[in-house]
Amino acid sequence: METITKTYNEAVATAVLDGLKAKEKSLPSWLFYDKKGDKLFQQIMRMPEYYLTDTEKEIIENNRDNFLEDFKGKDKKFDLVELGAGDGTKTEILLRHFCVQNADFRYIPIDISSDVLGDLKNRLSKRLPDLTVLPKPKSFYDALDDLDKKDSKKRVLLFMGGNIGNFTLEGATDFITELSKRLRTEDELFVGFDLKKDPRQIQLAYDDSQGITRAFNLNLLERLNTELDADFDISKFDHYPFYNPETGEAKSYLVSQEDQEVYFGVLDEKIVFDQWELIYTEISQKYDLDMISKMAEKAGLKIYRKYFDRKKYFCNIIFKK
Ligand code: AVI
Repeated sequence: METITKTYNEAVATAVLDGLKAKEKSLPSWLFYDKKGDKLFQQIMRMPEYYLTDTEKEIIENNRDNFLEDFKGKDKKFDLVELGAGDGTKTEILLRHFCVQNADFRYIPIDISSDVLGDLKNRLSKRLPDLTVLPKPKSFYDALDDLDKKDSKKRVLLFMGGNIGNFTLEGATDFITELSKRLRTEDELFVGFDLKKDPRQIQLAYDDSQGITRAFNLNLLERLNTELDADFDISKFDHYPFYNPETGEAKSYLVSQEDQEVYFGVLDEKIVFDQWELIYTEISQKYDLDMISKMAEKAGLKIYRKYFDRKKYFCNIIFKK
């Protein structure tokens, strides 16, 4: 009899088995972003509870001129290097303004996905035809190491959207340190940090009334059903976000509603879940200025400028060597 072997992504399988076989179960948050997950995340960014989008947008809209002055090199030129193409809405506000002001700059978006970069380039070529866009479909570090060493033009690295929060504090410090090693004297690093605030406000951002974040988290299991032929019964897991106002850690979990077993067809592996057992799926670290200063110091960087929204919910910081 002919056997049909389903092809699957090794990296996904390894990450999933490592995470689910560990004593404290976890799944990596990069698994959120399949086609459905991308759509759900777009919806999250538009929800009223998810204040991060509007607060960073407010900062950018109110400070477009300041940013242009901050970013320009001594010769007035600069390269804007974005880490992660994201959905681009906030970056587009900056790009449009810089184009209108006739700034002498190029936009270099870095993303591991060439599809995402292709879409971005097409969109920008229609909306901002005069802008020079040089996409780099590579990992962040590889792309940065690949930038022309002889080009002395000032570089501004952008890491927006509060994405830094998806690292643990230690992971974020390591990441910023790696970026710092790649910055030259004139270069800058521009990062968006979501700040500590009323815990209820944060809890709501990750536990919205429409259940979009719940669907986003549970979609991880649907993805494993599709890609690894798993038999998760989604109705037997729930979304459980928890914010610790002291540490600033907003962590999301999936909680098993009963004792159960899940079989992964393509891997011929079985995973057992106890009732109320957790799967840790994401951290969204919130910061205060003290934490940011300490991180900068460890990474060998100085805080050059701080920009806040009116409510001081979010902060965009420019670091320099
Ligand atoms: C992408 N990142 C900044 C989002 C966050 O707030 O941590 C991802 C997200 N997860 C649930 N809601 C939004």
